[in-house]
Amino acid sequence: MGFKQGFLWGGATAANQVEGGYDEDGRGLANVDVVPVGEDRFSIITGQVKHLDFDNQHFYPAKEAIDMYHRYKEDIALFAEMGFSTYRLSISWSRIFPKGDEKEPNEEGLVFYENLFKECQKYNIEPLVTITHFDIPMHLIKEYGGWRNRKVVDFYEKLCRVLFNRYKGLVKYWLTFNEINLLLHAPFMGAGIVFEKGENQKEVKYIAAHHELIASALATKIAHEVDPENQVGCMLAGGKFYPMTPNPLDVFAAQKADRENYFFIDVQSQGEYPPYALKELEREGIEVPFKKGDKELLKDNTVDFISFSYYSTRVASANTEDMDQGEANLLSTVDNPYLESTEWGWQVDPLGFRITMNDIYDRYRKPLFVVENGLGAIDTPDEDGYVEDDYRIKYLADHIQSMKDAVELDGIELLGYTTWGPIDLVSAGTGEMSKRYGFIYVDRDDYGNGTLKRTKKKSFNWYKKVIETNGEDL
Ligand code: BGP
Repeated sequence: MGFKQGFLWGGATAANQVEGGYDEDGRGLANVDVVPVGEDRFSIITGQVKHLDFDNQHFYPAKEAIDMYHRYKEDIALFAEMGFSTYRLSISWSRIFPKGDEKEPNEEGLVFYENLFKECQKYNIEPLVTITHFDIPMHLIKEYGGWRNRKVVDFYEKLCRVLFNRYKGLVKYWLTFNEINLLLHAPFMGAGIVFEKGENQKEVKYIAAHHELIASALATKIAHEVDPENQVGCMLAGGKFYPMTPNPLDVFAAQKADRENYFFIDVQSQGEYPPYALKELEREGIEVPFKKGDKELLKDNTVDFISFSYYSTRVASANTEDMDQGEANLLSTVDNPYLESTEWGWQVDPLGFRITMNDIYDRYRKPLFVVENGLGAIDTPDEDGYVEDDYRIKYLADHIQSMKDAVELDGIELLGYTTWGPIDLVSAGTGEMSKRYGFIYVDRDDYGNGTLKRTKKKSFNWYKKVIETNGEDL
């Protein structure tokens, strides 16, 4: 019993949070390069920034990140030592097409990922590639307005064709958009959207959403055409909403919040807009920019599997004033008094993981893939850089147990599990290094100091043992 033979174990990262080398080998600038740490951060992420100063860039600290661009061999060797059978990473679009709308791709960018995939192959590590992880070339934002413009679908399609052809035989598992549902909460990160004064923001978001959904279906189609072995998944920022009380008004609020999250996956998995979304958009006078052929494209190209991230459940109240975003949280929630919280106020709920998995599986009946889960914490290394992260081990053991229950007791089909940030990386929410997730400590602080030396934490050997025993020994 337990996890099936061949279950994929590993970890997940995103290009801009690990690579660095932001201007090397022809890479262009991207949205992720201009999100500063500090006060303006949230307003930029949510697209509310009044004027983005394109010529006077504020650089995201991921400018150098953990320098994986130059150290990927060392890092992949460490992942292999833990026994990874998969490694989830993302492509930096502007390495491949520095501006996004060029005719020809940048060979040096392609070579970087090719070498990286070959390195994975050396250790029998199956890459799981996110095509865009909160990432779009800056030029496409400046000149086209990001995903609000249908032309961006063509540029994305071109990117996909290049990737699928070039990496045929090296990569089989693809994800089209990271946490696609966060577009509604973080439109600059999710879709390169900067709102103009007075525009209907919800309309802009749903137009961009339609374009990403079309792009995702096109990617699925092309991936299957180029290589029938390709498996394409969608990616949801998961986390079930609980009602704050049994009051039907709260229950309804929770259902509404869940639907808002599932909207994207409903389309990607079932191939059509769900009736509740069509009705709501119609009521609000928002027209979805369907073009001829879109409906068929969506219907004929649904995803092969559903991937999702899970950090926490959330709580919904009919009274929206009860709900709060807290620090660096994109989705509003009410504090759940039955749960403990991390230093960043993310509530810890291993059973909620099983509840969320059941919810997704009941809804779609497609294989699931957990592609992010982990604990962001402040680690204090000793003089040798060693961290005794028993708190992380506990968090992960509890969650893996819950995932096992979902497989063993509920019968969920699960392809694999990748923890978020197997090596310390830059946080997407805070833009800082001090929120750490890794099994591997990286000597780097929030101000860019440190040697970047890698040191195994206590959890390194623990996860190694988990993988060795296929999840039996937690
Ligand atoms: C997800 C993102 C990741 C990642 C993670 C942890 O939303 O897909 O990029 O960073 O959350 O969030 P944070 O970095 O804010 O702790």
